[in-house]
Amino acid sequence: MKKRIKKIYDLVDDDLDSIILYNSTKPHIDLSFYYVTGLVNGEFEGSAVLIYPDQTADILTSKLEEESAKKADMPVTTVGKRDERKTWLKEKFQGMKRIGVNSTELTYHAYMNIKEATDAEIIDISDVIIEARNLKDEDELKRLRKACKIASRVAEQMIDFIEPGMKEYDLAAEISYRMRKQGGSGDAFDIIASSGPNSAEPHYTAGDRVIEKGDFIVLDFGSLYKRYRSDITRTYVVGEATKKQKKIYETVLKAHNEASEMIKPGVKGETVHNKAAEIINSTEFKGRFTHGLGHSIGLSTHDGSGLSPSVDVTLAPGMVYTVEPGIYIPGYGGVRIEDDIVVTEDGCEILTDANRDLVEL
Ligand SMILES: [Mn+2]
Repeated sequence: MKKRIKKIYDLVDDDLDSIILYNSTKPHIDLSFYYVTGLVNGEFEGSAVLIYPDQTADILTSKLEEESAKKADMPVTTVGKRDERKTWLKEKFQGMKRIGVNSTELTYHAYMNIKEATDAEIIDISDVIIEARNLKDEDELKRLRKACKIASRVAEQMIDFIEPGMKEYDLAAEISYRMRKQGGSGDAFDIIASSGPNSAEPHYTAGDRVIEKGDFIVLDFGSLYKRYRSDITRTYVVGEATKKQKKIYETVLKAHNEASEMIKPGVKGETVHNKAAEIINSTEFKGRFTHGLGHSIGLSTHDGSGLSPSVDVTLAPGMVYTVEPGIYIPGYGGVRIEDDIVVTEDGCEILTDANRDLVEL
């Protein structure tokens, strides 16, 4: 993964001797460890990778992960005891003056281990890591495409599965099972299967509410594939949709379509968000779109960047964002339509291709 190491160093302003990406115990794993090693299998708790300006690297791991680590085509050192880890760090850091760390994913414990092993200046380069990871390369896009394909097919299959009388968790279980059956390695995040009034809660998960005729059903889920994640949301109506339900759905779909059409290199992320917000706020549902339009996605579901007034980013080829406008009416219900979109040289391409017209189940 020399190319990715080069990409990181090209973005660093400081003159660094090395950068360390250091995992603690799950869930405190720095996914950037996988960005630079490309490793698909293994847990790598307590492991670290040191990367150098000449694009070489060293991996430190345990005996348990040795075989998995070797697939990275980088030198691997395995240690058993804690002391051996400290010795390795001390040796590697010898003579170094400036060492970069990814502060947003580094536990205080791991930071102290680094401090004990060196007198070098520790420099936070977390902004650079986000920037590098935000521009996906071909191999990353291949994995994302597959993760999106898995989720899209399941979104379509769920149309024939959902019936009144089922519970929300029946839907969540089915989604998870079907993604696995298509080659996904797990859920990208906790599946949201909300029904009726629960659909007004954007980050609801799934409970034991029984699905009834007239409900909105919001399914928000994604698949993991070779460590990369997709994120799709589709909303359905059980039975015939009322006028109000149709109006909400059509407003969200219009916001989704017109915002997506704006995505191309050179456009500010904020501008895309504002387009969707304007459309929703010009209707009777003003103020009911309560979150940012989207987030960057890749090794993690929220990869660090976003389409929102709070993030300053100019779109460039290789960036992948979700576009997910929604309208939420407390006590009544909500609609969200979400796709994953890659910025191309002259526009964009929607990676999650499931039907997004209103479906009455
Ligand atoms: Mn999302």
